[in-house]
Amino acid sequence: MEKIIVTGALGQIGSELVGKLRSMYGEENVLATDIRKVSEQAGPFEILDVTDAQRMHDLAKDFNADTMIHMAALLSATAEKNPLFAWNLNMGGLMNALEVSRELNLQFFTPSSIGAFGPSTPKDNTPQDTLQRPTTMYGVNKVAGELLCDYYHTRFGLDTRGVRFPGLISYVTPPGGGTTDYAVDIYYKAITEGTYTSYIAEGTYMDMMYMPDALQAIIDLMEADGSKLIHRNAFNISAMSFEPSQIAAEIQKHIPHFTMNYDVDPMRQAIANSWPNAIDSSAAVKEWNFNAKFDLSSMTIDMLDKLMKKLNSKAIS
Ligand code: AKB
Repeated sequence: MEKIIVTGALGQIGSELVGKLRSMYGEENVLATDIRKVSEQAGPFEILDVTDAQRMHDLAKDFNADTMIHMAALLSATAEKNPLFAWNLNMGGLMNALEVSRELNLQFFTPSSIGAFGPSTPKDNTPQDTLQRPTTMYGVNKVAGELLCDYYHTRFGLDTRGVRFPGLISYVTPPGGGTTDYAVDIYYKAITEGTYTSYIAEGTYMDMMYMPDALQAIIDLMEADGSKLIHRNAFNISAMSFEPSQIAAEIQKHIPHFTMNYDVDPMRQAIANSWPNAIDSSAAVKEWNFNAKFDLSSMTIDMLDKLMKKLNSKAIS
């Protein structure tokens, strides 16, 4: 990776990934793009609607990009509210990004998700290669995306790579429209209100990961020796699996007065029920040394510390 174009650069992952890439590869070598602009944007930035193939091509070409990191997409809960829009954005954007990468011979990364699994997938220790019959539009998009990335690799020799991200937790940019968002919201509410109402029911396990591990995973996979990659696209990766009362108990170790109750949202609960409890990341470990540093305990300490500073709150007891 020397000249990198990132789509969806202002999204949950993109806004942190761009900073990390710039610190490693040089500010002028990472072109951030998004459909909107924020006023304080630093470094190279261009407005890009990923459904506009010509503009995507022109931007990548003019930038002399050798790598495309395609992040622009709707998450699971938002996609379920507007499935047709999700199809057009998630699949249209991905097809354009793959085509531009084929035309310009760019190394390519796009994320899949634990949402690519469905109710008939084995729920525990979910294998890398297994049944994938998701019941959400997001999941349908992710499975189709995994297959398209494999196709562009075998058919055109494109260097496509990807991971199945679990829920990602970060203190920098809030997530927008995912099923796993509760695991971020809970930290904000614990600090600002001392209480949280979970829209996910007690006992619902989902895979999760702290953002620094997710960013490192993208870079490690992109820098890995391609000849050692058997799966290439959509490696299972997870750092932890927990259910709402476990994250609440972890927060209570630092904020003893914190309380949690439940008001389950049927739509997001149904999505969560269709996903695995805990996936098996061993193919990623074996093929490119995937390694997550944060578990629930160390993530909670770091999240609360960083959020306290960000929200200008008193130090935790
Ligand atoms: C979501 O909840 O939609 C995402 C994901 C797991 O892909 N965080």
